[in-house]
Amino acid sequence: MAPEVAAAPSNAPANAPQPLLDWVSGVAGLTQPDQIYWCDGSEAERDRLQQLAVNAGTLIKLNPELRPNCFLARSDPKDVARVEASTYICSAKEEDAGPTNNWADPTEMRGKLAGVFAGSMRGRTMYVIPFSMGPVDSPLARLGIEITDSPYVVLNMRIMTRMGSAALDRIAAGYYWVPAVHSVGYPLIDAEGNSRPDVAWPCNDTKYITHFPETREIWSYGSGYGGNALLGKKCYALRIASVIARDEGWLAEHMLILKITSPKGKEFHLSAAFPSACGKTNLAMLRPTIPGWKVETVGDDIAWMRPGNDGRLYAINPERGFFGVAPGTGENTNPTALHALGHDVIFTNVALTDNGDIWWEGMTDEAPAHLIDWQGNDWTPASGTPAAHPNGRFTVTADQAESISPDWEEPAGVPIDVILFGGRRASNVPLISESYSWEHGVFVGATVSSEQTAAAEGTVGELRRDPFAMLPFCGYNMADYWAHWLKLGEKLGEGAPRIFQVNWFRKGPDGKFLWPGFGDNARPIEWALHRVAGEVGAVDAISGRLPRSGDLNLAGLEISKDELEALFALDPEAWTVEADLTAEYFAKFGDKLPVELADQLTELRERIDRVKAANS
Ligand code: O2Y
Ligand code: MN
Repeated sequence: MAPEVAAAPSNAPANAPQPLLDWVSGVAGLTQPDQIYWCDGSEAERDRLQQLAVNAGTLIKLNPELRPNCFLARSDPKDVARVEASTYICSAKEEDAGPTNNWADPTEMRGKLAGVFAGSMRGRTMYVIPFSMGPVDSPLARLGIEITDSPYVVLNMRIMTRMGSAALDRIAAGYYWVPAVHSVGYPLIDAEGNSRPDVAWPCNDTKYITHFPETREIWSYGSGYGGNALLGKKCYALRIASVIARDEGWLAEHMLILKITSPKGKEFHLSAAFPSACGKTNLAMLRPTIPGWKVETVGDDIAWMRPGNDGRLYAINPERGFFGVAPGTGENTNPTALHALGHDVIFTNVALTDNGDIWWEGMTDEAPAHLIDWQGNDWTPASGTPAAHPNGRFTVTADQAESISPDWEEPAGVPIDVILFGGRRASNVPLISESYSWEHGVFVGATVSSEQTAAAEGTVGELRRDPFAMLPFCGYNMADYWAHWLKLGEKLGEGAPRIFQVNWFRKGPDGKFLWPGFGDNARPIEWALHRVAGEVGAVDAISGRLPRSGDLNLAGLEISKDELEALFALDPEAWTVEADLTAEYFAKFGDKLPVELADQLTELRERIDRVKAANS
């Protein structure tokens, strides 16, 4: 007979509804924590948890004179990033997860989870985190409860979401919420009652990041890091929300959101999807090099977009903070992000300086003479290893960025005029190109790809498809997701945003980037906005509509005529190969491929053939 486990003491708020209380006790019965703590989101609670994490060795307090209320966490070296291989979509039918997701049978997975979660919180406190994705009063916001045994997760969730009593009040008022359970998988007491000491970063070699789309549940085991553990972010706001959005007629997207004001004071909003390592955070905090334009940040990673009553598409940023990559963030690349990090930041896996500050590669041109690296070892520039982990992070509230838009928390969202799709392509894809139609835009989004840059990612130079930058984040069959986009476009009709493709990474024959990037990315965006305003024409081409000669603002930029030509060159032979690869890729989706996308491929081939005929 199993030993009887006494109910863990709990500070459950008086207004917590019975179904929520029942669910929490069920999870506690399974995981057997010492106590249950319901988070209220207050500063006093944050201060207590910070101190607790410092005492446990999970957080190191940084020099308060240099970085007030800032902390450094060093993770286990085996727990440094999202783990795609251990991320599962557990839909009832395998075909509903589709060929781009890891599918697991939900009954089998529930069995495995019951095994690993049993007693996983013994000796620990179980935290109950009510949270809202989106401003609490927004009709586009959605609620959740994350249960976790990690104070580090609580502190990060407090920055990344609207966490605490206000969210619980909505749940108490009867609003729908998503249950999300997280355990680091490092109980301090075993089934026989033997204790072991805690470690600074508890985790488990076995990891499961699981999503149940039909019941809209998240269960995450074994990792304390980022997207694996802060369940409001990728697990909820993308994988589960994409399913909810499909069912309710909206979009949950891996997109940044910008507000852009022209020199004449006209306001535009843009959302943009980029695969990782394409400078998304830098674009979210763009400082335009062209005079008179103002760019403000609404969101840096995720957009929830819904058709409004006026037929336009309205977007909110469901997050409250940035979980940004630290290495590479410097005065030259992203001064706005750097300046946002002066206080109230949690840094993870970056280096510690001798005076209690932080450092990472790219923060300054010259590295300090001595550091403690992300693994806690002495480091000098001669060490030959990175001082910060390449996926080292900062967690900071969005309103600490000087670029934050005054309407970033607008409950109704902001109306989107332009959608950008970007990838990292050394060849073929021009600097900017406008889609011929919504269907063409969906085709462009569906075929986004980046060339592999590291052997670890596959064969260098090979294309890695990342449709809509949602490859790791779409909670259902990707082909059904494309069909959903097509349907939404039909609904939006004339009110739909215009879709553009950009590529900052094209290289010349010498292997060097042709485009300077960063603040100069405002130039092609300016052209897109002139297109939306009906102020400039365009040239029809293979990939879409291109700027006419002279329409792209190059004032003050040193770029030769040859370089400019190379940025927009479209070789019909190379595009035939591109179309053949797309056909191969689409074949993976079988009958589910929307006919509109097959038609778009035919139209692409026709455009290629027309150019070939004209050249012959
Ligand atoms: O490695 C992680 O856990 C973080 S991944 C991440 C974090 C912030 C924004 N985007 C991403 C991503 O992988 O797209
Ligand atoms: Mn992301």
